[in-house]
Amino acid sequence: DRLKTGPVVPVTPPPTSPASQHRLWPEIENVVKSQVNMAKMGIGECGAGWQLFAEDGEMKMYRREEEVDGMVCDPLKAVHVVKGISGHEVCHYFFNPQYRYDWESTLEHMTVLETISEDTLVFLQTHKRIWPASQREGLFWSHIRKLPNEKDRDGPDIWTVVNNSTEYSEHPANNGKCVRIFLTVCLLCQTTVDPPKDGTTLTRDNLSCKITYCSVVNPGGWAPASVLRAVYKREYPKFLKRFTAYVKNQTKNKPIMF
Ligand code: 16C
Repeated sequence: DRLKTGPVVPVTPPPTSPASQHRLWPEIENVVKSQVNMAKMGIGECGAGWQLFAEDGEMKMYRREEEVDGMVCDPLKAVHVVKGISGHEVCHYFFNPQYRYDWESTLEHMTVLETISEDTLVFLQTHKRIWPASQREGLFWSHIRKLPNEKDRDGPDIWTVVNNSTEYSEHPANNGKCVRIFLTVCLLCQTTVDPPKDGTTLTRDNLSCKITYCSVVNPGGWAPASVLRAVYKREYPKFLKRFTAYVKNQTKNKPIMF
């Protein structure tokens, strides 16, 4: 009788994403989960020691002064609320390499070393040199993900991009003119919709996006602490203002991407 039932159908379901077979996948899963949990915490909840160092309208930037082996590695946590854009749009422009030169003003050169999957890329980037330090480069995986909205199940999804340094034997650190930096970055975006009272169609005026940006950059080699702190105090606010203005400008005449 068994012979009449035809071929045996495999019972193992296929993997959710081809990326799950990649050597970096367990690390990506762990880092994304822990970074998202930390980014979701308010400034008061994630321990003492956060100092406000920049503020402009809705944008607030906090840092904690920390050194590792004498190198400034101050963690940064920024929150911003921007009207007229969605979290998916913010993450789309932050993740996709085709837009990077448009908004990343510290960038000198960028290459995609590997496409692990549609949502996971590996980047090698060189950044502009800061006098008197050596030029810096970063090699990191970048992953974009949609997260369920646990507080409002019918509300828009939450979106995140996590960037984290990694190593490639084909590109060893510190064997050229650049010093390799180590970075962990998490961008977390929550969209709020305030629908029009009169039942008319939703427009960008009904949208706002709460952005949380967390970053830790280890300069990877000597750089004067005073120069480094002065540079990031100037560059982080410049980045968040320039990048969000770019997303507003790119999306203003496009349908909303939820
Ligand atoms: O997250 C951001 N961008 C992503 C996509 O590019 C990605 C990259 C992060 C790299 C962040 C560090 C780059 C610093 C290199 C040197 C800075 C040059 C400044 C030149 C000024 C003429 O996640 C947005 C990143 C926004 C970057 C703000 C700058 C932070 C400086 C931190 C200090 C770095 C140590 C440099 C040691 C000399």
